[in-house]
Amino acid sequence: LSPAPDACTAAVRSSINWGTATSAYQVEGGWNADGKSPSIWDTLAQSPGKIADNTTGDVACDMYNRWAEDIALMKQLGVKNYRLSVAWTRIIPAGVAGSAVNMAGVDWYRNLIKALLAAGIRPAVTMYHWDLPQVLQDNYGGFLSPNIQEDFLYYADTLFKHLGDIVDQWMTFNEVISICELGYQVDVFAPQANKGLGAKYTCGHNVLLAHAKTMQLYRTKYAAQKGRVSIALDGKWGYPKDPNNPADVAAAENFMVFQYAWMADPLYFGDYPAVMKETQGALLPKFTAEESKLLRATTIDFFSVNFYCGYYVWAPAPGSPKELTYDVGANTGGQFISPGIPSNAPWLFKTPDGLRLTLQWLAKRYNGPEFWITENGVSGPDEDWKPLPAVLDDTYRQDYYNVGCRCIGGDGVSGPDEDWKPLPAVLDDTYRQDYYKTYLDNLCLAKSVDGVNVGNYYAWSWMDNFEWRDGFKKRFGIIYIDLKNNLARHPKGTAKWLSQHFFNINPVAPATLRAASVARQ
Ligand code: GBH
Repeated sequence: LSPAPDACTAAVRSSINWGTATSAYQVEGGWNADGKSPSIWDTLAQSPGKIADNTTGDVACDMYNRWAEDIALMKQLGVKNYRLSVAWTRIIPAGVAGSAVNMAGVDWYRNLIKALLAAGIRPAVTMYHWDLPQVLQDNYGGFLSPNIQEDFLYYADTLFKHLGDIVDQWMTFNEVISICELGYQVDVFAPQANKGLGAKYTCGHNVLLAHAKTMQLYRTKYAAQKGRVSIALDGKWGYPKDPNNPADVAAAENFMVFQYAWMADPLYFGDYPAVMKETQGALLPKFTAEESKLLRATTIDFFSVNFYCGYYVWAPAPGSPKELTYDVGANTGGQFISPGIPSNAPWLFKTPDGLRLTLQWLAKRYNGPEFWITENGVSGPDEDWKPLPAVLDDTYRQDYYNVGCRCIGGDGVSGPDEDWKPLPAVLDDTYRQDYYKTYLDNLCLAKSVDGVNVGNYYAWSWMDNFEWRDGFKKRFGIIYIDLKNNLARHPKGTAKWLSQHFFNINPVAPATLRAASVARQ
């Protein structure tokens, strides 16, 4: 095994809680088990032609049935922190506030979480990782209606009530850009609403208010649980295309504001960024004085960041088509162009310093809160097997030549999905190890040199899983799932490397969380 990154000295490593992450729809399966209702992702994935390999999350990794095996493997690798999400559709099948709580669903999560604690693993739970009850989409358009606030609050209340004694780290929502831009502005993710930029902002507004009401509920009714609550935000780092051109530097700044500050300015300061209000006009909803006050009074307990990569950003030429701007003033070329080398996912490049630069940017704007990296990872090459005709359809390479070089210093590209290797070779995922090594080096530099307060870090993902529109064609796991052999689990080299240098550094989580919260006082 290669050594730990240089900046990740023993002292730095032991100051961070290391873990790994999944989400409910991507791993659980059991899509209609024990009273669960369908979510918008069940609907999308079950519609023919919507998912790249025509798979669904109906079974996924079958964690619904194989959770004990998964926890045993986590324990074996020394994992002490695990981020998971709860499926709303298991807990409140009818979705709406006041409707019945499905105790079979509650019990499934209680058993899982108790088994995690018994194995010395501390959970961090996301309430919403994209699997909206279909009935709420049908009833009122999901996140485009303010009704979602009350229904989400009832769901959150139910989780605090039934799981709050054994969970003390919560995230309300995962990735508001993914939920609102990809799900409601355009038609990439469920529910594929495709209703334009105003829909993204309306959705984000409802997410922020549902989140703030949840924070308020936790700090009043559930204050005795003494846990911490946040919301997971995502964004790409913007590299100015020409760092010596002030217009490109300003565009890159706008790029960050329109991603992170869209959500985090309201969370910290009670209102949207000035540049967004000025440029987006009536498309951007307004907070009432009461709402603004609520937001300021319920500041998140830690800043949760999902980070994968960065792109080049530059000032758009005057009169550029709107789709070539990131909402306003920041051109990313309408495609992903990056200084980093490509992965096998067209949106993901290896830009390790983007993590450090993102943390510096956020720490400055929000005055140095505690940061958690709640996702970071990569889908490696050489792990997918496709039958020959599909392999010959190398659209990835065609696209590469079409747009020109996507990375500095290269003039060709090795495509994804082309190599088939026997299992032992697949598990030797040096590409992924190298990704983690360079990103973690930057994380440790952010902590030790820049003084950024990094609390927790979760590698995405614990195991290969249902990668949304890509189905099982993209593998982000540190555990390999053998799709051709009964979903057998096999640790990749990265899992062993993280185990040795990171997971095993941390102390075992207390078997009851009461002990943890008392220790914090
Ligand atoms: C995370 O999102 C998710 O939280 C996680 O569930 C997922 O498994 C992980 O990424 C890996 O993808 O289809 O080309 O228009 C990261 C943000 C937003 C990145 C959607 C990929 C698709 C771009 N993701 N984006 S594209």
